[in-house]
Amino acid sequence: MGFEALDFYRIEDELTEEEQIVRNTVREFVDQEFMPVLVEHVRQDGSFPDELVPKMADLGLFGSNIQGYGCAGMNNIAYGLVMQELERGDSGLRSYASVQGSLCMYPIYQYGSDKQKERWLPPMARGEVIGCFGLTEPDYGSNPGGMLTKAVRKGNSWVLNGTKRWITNGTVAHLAIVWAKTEDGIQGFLVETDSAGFEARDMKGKFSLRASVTSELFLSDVEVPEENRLPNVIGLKGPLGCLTQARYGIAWGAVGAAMACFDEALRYSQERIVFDRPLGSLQIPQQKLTFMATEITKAQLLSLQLGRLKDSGKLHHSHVSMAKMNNVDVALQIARQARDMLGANGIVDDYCSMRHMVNLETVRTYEGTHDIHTLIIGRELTGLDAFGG
Ligand code: TGC
Ligand code: FAD
Repeated sequence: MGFEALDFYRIEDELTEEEQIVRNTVREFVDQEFMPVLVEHVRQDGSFPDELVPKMADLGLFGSNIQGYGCAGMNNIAYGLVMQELERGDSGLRSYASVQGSLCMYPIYQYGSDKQKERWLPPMARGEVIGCFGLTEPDYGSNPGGMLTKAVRKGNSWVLNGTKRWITNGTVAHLAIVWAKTEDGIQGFLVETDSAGFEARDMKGKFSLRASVTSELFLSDVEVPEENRLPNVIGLKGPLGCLTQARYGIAWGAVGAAMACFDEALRYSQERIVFDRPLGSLQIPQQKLTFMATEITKAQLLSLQLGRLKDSGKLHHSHVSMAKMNNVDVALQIARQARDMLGANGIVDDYCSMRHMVNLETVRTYEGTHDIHTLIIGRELTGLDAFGG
């Protein structure tokens, strides 16, 4: 029997038929095409099943909520459901789609020239051009405003120097969105990865997010034409605006990971016999399942309302911070409890909970750590900035 989604509060009734169809289609893709190949990629060191990229593109999974340019143009609830289903499979799968859509296509769509949009968005939607997003540096993660990467104007082009670290898909990307300091402030550049002076190297040895490529980017006197500068934004709000989009997807995605763990733990509790009775008939396992179901239900409601705010244009980035922070935090707790309920079986990759658990450690860190989102919300509530101390 396949995955059964928890829907304790009948949230299904809140979804349109179209939203349900989108969700079911992605659910089927994940079950039938992604899950059978996932474990081998997790066992290998940091690889993604690239052969699935054309299918993902056919399903409209790249830039799903962008209008035009060959994108699916979904509303944000449908887009959130896509992210939920992808991350139910694996955080690496959701990451692939998040980075391509929210971190690479979105900045071109939002800050790019018409020519840049025409040139890059259609092949990115088709999965023929893969992007990566270079913001984080070895010494500047939570505080990207301190970045050292520089872009200096030289006639009708720019010369970029610097290092970016922890960059998803850096070695497989054709196009890197690189954020660099200029005389006028931080700006975004579309760096073609075959440019002279650009090098990407895989980062090895990850315990977490193994079905995803993570890379380091080295830019040494990389010359980028002026026409590859994103013309419509200057300042940190450029990359932060992209992060809002990606964090939105993570808020939904984390619910998917939690639902997968709950489903696994519930089934196991019904099948596993301990002390001559099903595990699920005992009080402590029931308490764990109740905690999981309650937190998933709360996270589902948070995501749904977040999507409504986004679709109605009332979204503030601190709303996204609350959902990213909460949903990832509870998903991680749920994954740990599910792993615990599986006993020794929980530590092998026949089961998904421990894989989700270690993935969620990354998800808690990237796209703004749990602490950073806590402080973003704290600043919104108090009007006082606690980042400096
Ligand atoms: P701050 O003064 O707060 O903001 C500067 C300007 O930006 C605006 N702004 C935002 N705009 C849109 N969305 C947001 N989330 C925004 N946050 C701030 C803000 O209004 C301001 O605008 P303006 O017009 O006044 O200039 O800047 P700060 O230097 O105090 O920074 C605040 C802080 C710490 C919250 C920010 O630096 C931050 O969010 N740090 C975390 C960095 C981070 O999340 N990095 C993620 C890298 S990418 C990644 O991890 C990809 S993982 C792959 C995957 O997703 O799968
Ligand atoms: P640090 O900023 O050094 O934080 C260390 C600790 O200090 C954390 O606990 C943090 O919460 C805490 N801390 C920091 N500042 C404060 C403060 N002011 N107050 C209280 N506590 C604080 N980046 C990209 O640009 N593109 C990508 O595609 C990308 N993909 C990634 C993929 C993976 C697998 C991983 C692990 C990371 C990825 N990142 C990417 C980087 C990610 O966004 C950063 O790791 C993250 O922003 C945190 O930065 P850091 O690792 O430097 O931690």
